[in-house]
Amino acid sequence: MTDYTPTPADKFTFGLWTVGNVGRDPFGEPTRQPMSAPYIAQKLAALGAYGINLHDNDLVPIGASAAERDRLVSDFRAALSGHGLVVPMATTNLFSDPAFKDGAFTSADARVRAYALQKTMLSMDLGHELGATTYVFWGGREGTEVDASGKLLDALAWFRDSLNFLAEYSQSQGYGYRFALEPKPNEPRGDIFFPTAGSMLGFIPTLDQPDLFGVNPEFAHDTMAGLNFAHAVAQIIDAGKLFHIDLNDQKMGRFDQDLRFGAENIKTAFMLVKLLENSGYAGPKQFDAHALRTEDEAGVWAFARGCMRTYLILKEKARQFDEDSEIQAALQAYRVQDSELETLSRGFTPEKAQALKARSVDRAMLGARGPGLEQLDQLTIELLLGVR
Ligand code: GLT
Ligand code: MN
Ligand code: MN
Repeated sequence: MTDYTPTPADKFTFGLWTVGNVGRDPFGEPTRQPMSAPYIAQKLAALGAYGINLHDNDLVPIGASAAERDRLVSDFRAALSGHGLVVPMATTNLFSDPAFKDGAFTSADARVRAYALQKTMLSMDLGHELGATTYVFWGGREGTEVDASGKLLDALAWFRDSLNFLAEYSQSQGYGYRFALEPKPNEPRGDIFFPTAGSMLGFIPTLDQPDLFGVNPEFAHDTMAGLNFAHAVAQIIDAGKLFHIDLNDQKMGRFDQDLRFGAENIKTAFMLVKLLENSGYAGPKQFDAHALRTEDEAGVWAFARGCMRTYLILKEKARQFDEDSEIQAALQAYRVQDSELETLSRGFTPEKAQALKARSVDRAMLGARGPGLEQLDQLTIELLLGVR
């Protein structure tokens, strides 16, 4: 690889809402004009993207007539096929409309919960029509500011009932969706239910059909909470639940920034790319981020190009890391192997337990050993800074 230009084989995707973000924030009006979905498809294809994901209302405004819906969908489909793009993932906007101000599937109002189901089924129909096979649930409004509302346990049960219902709907329609649950700790709610990847991994086995459900982790969401995103993704991979991924960046402890991938935490971004590439993750890599509010349209495409380019540069760095003899020697020295002790320590038998209990251990020697992590980390930094 020489010029870090993406191709569809890299499987980079963007949400319609990402490059389509018009720069509104809680304090200011939009700074950019909206762009049509077919135009976005044309531009992303020219940059080498693989596909586009969407919420129902990114394409079809809420309350649109059936005729308007059909026109928008057919124009978008024509653009997708004309530019060789796919729609791997679809999702529902269950957060913008005031009806969802106190939750969708976890609203205390049964009428809102029923509307959320109705809206999601219609959105699943739309996603299927566009070819999506992954369906994301990000519960932006599923949370509370007032825990005196007393619904902490009910909310979990309502959410579970809804997901069970929708999984059966997908099957009854023959859609074959796999569902990816996206955690976030807060914003727009004071506290969002299921704040971390671990919350989702704990919840999934309580569903009727757990095999259909996985996780859609987002870099910024763990980072907001001061967590290490690469660690979260490793645990999701270990559980066999990495169904989709949202890449972006974020300063810890700030508002939800959705920065360009690699803009801020370059070392964690590197470790993440290395983890994804070495794990054999073959799904799409979605950039769920947006250009800074300061930018015009040219800045939007610079943002999109930058996300993909940085991923590919880090992928190349990961390859260099694996081939760097000094780094590999440091790694080898770090891992102390002892086949006799490893055999004793794995696969319990009463004899092994007895033998281990009888071993004398040189604690002082273990405590005195320097594992060489300073040197390993410096080599990594020098690789990332381009001097290796
Ligand atoms: C919204 C949110 C994202 C979610 C999207 C899917 S919408 O932009 O900030 O993290 O992934 O609903
Ligand atoms: Mn996201
Ligand atoms: Mn986000």
